Amino acid sequence: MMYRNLRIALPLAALLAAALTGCAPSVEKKTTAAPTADGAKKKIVVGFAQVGAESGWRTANTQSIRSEAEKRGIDLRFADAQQKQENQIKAIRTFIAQGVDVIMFSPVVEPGWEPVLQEAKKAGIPVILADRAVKVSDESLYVTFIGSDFVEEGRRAAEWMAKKMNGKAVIAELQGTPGSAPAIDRKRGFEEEMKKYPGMKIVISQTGDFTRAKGKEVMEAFLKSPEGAGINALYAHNDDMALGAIQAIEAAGKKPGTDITIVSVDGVKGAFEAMVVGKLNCTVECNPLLGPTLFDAAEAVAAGKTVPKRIVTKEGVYDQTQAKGLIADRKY
Ligand code: GYE
Repeated sequence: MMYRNLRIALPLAALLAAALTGCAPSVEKKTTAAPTADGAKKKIVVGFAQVGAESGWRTANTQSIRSEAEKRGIDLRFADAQQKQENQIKAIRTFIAQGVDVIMFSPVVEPGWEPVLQEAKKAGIPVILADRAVKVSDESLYVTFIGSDFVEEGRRAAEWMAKKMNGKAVIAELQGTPGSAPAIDRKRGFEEEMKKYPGMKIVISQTGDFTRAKGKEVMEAFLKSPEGAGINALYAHNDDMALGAIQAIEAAGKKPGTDITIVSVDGVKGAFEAMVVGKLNCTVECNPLLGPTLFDAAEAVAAGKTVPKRIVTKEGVYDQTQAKGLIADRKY
């Protein structure tokens, strides 16, 4: 198994193809995608346990996975776990029982996967982590982790805010799902970068579970809290929560994007729309279009090849000055 980091830019598929190597896989498989007697390639079966449909990002991610599977003629078994780990574990057990060729999943939280991943390993089914990481003591329980560097996203958000606000900000933070890799890492990266600026402080912080409805609800509570009057910046771990918070800020009679500088993560179209009208200040991109890269890896693994242990998506940072020019070309 190779352990190396690889930064990939779009088009992801082409670059990943170049990165895949032809060595033996670390996990034995139950079935292979070897050509059949008549020379036709065997249709691989992939089980995917998705987090849910909590955000615009997730919708685009699901769409990318479904359309890419269809394009390649992959038999995709798709399960929506409605943001519950127990549902994801159930789905993975079903995939194991069905003897799929590859299991992919986007773990809702980091801990708690060891037993089910051991079961997959025993069954000889390779596992690919899509978008979010797991916390396991044995890294051989998954073949590769394909997704963004969330710590870096947090750093970029803080860096942009520091520049915009000259290193002085009274910040409210809307965190993602507790225990999830993006919530943990985006907080860590932001706080790490913020240390360079003693004038920047997070005065209030709570989860909004990556949804618009919770983002709005929690921001309402923030504004009514004793810290509320002093808040002049908001860091939201995703765009959906920021968009919900914008509604709460307006309802409280303040101007989002002006009275409160808002930075969020994802770069979905709704964020660009909000930037164009001046209500959101900056979005740090997190690319959900992972379908091509994921299935390049799945096909390679099913064909007995080794893939890099970590594949990182390359992403940008966008603010109001760029929003108008870029919005028409946003793919999600
Ligand atoms: O940022 C958020 C979604 O795991 C990167 O999950 C993903 C995050 C994304 O709900 O919008």
